[in-house]
Parts: sequence; C-alpha cells; structure tokens
Amino acid sequence: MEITQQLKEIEKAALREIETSRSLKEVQDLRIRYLGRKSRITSILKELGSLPKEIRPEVGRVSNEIKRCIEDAIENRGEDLSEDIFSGLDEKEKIDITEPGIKGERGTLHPITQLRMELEDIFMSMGFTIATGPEIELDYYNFEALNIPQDHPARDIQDTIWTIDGNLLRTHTSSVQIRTMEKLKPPIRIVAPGRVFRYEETNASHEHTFYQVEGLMVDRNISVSNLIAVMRTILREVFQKDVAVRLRPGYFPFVEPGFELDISCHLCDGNGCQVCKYSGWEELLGCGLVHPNVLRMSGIDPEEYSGFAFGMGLDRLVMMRYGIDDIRLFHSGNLRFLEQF
Ligand code: FA5
Repeated sequence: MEITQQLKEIEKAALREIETSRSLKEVQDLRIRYLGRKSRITSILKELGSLPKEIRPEVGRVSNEIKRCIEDAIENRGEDLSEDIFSGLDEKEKIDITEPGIKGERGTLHPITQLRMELEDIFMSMGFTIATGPEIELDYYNFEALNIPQDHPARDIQDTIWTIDGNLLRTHTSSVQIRTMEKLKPPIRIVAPGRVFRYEETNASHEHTFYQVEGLMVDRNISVSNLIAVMRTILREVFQKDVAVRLRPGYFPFVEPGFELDISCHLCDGNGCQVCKYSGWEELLGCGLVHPNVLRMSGIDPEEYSGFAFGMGLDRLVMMRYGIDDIRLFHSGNLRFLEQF
C-alpha cells in the first residue's frame, strides 16, 4: 500500500478509537500507541530521508498533518472526559463544611522524660548544670578512670555489653563524671541524665536498658552532709512531701565511703511487694565521696578538693512516684499505659 494511503488508514483507526475511548487512561494509551516513539507515524517521519525524492515532501506533509489531527483529537477527548469527571460533582459529593472535623490524637511525653525534665529544673535551681556523654563509651571512662582497672572484680558487678572493637555500651552514667572533670576545674556542680545498658535478665524492677541521673559536686570541704542535704531536697521536690529513706554502706570503687540509698516502697507503703522483693525498701541510688584516686586521675588535687557523686535510677524514681509495679512497662510501647501520663 502506498505510504500516504497507509497514513490515512492509521488516522481513521486512531480517530475512531479516540472517539470511543472512555477514560483518561485509555486516551493516554492511545497517545502512546499512535504518536509515541514506537508508533508507525514516528517511524515514517524518521525514515523520510530514505524515501525517493519525488514523494518525500508529500509524505512529510501528510504525516505531519495526520499527526497534528490525532494530537488535536486526543486533546479534545481528554478535555471532554475531564469535564465528565467533574460534571455533577456538586450533586454526587455533597460536603457539609459546618460538620465538626475529626480530632487528631495528641501524644504526651514519656513519664521518664517528664521526670527527667523536672529533675533538671530542680537541679538547675540549685546551681547545677546539665552534662552529657556518649552511650557507646571507652573502657577508660566507664571503668579505668573510675578506679576499676582491667582485672578488678568490680567489673563483674555490672554486666557489660561490649562492642566487637573493644568499646562498650556504658553501664552507668558515672563515665560522665570523668569526662566533666577532664574539662572543668572545681568548683564543679553537674548532673548528667542518660541511658545506660546492662547484659542483665529483666524482672519487675530490672531492665537491660534504663536511665540514670548522675550527680557530681566537687569543691573545697564537700562532705557527706552536703550529699544528704541535696538528696533530701530532691526527693522532697519530686514527692512533694518528706519520704522515708535509708542509707546503707555500699561498695563502688570510685567513691570512699560509698553508700546505697533506699526509698520506702511507695507501691506497698513499705509492707512488701514484688517490686521491693518483699523488703519494703527499694534501692534508688548509689552515692559517696569521690575517691581521691579518681580526682587525681582527672587532674584534681585531692588534698585541696573533695566531692560527692551519686547515680540515681530514674526508672525506679518514676515507678515510686506513680506507683508503677513493673519497670518493663516503660519500653512496652503500650499506649494504654503511656496515655495515663
Ligand atoms: C551504679 O551504677 C553507680 N554508678 C552509682 C554511683 C554513682 C555510685 C556515683 C557512687 C557514685 P548501681 O549499679 O547500683 O550503681 O546503679 C545505680 C542505680 O541504678 C540503682 O540504685 C538503681 O536505682 C538503678 N539500677 C541499677 N540496675 C538497674 C536495672 N537493671 N534496672 C533499673 N534500674 C537499675
């Protein structure tokens, strides 16, 4: 068949199909089929140069004419179909703009975050500043500089998660004490809230990932009475009343003397429950006077300065304040639990 004849046939078929198409998608497909890179019209136009000279202008003219004609038809059909989509929309879809909207869910801060922020405010009002340190820590800051050398048995007290390159997930926030003393000269007054990790089996009062708030005060003539005064103030602020606490001797290589401070169990009012392991007391923090070796290693003269430090279990404090009976609820992602705060 002659090429111009072929082109006319294509035009006829295309216009018929365009006319009867029923959706914009169909129109789009027809555009590709009749005018796209692989269409017959495109290949005829591409091959014009190889046609005999006498028919070349005629074929070129007809091809372009038909191409334009199909383009117009596609354009018009597309417009008609779009109009169809919107016609009668006011009848089909009625919108009542006075109808009240759907209320979005509003999240709350995690109870641990709330108490952390509150504690930061209380400590700051007492002249402390906030310090931070990395969660992946060097052995030096987590152990060595805290008077716990390589072969010290105290390393076993806190089961450690090691990285393959010999670093560790910090087991306590006491590492921040060292990082702070390296940078600041006394007088020092900092608190360092943060997440800590232990290779530990969980139960109602123990998590493998939990929060501590470290405190450090170094100055001339700091004694255990300063430590006790600060602890009392903090607990009174948190619980808005005097709470029963007891101090027992505790061993931590980086303090001397060392203590553990227990708080009367708020869940059972000291009568005994699974959280306090039926003792009526819950261990809240470790504390003591900074060991002279630790001061010395951080470049502070223990003859001139002394200090106290503490490491408080923040999860436990939140549990006592709100009467939460299982520490594992904090990381459970249970919205019914979290929405209460
Ligand atoms: C320490 O981590 C010491 N760094 C504390 C310290 C700091 C002592 C400064 C002296 C001077 P301990 O392992 O006891 O100590 O932990 C401190 C507190 O963290 C505990 O009293 C407890 O409240 C909390 N805690 C300990 N282990 C867990 C756990 N697995 N889950 C939840 N809370 C825990």
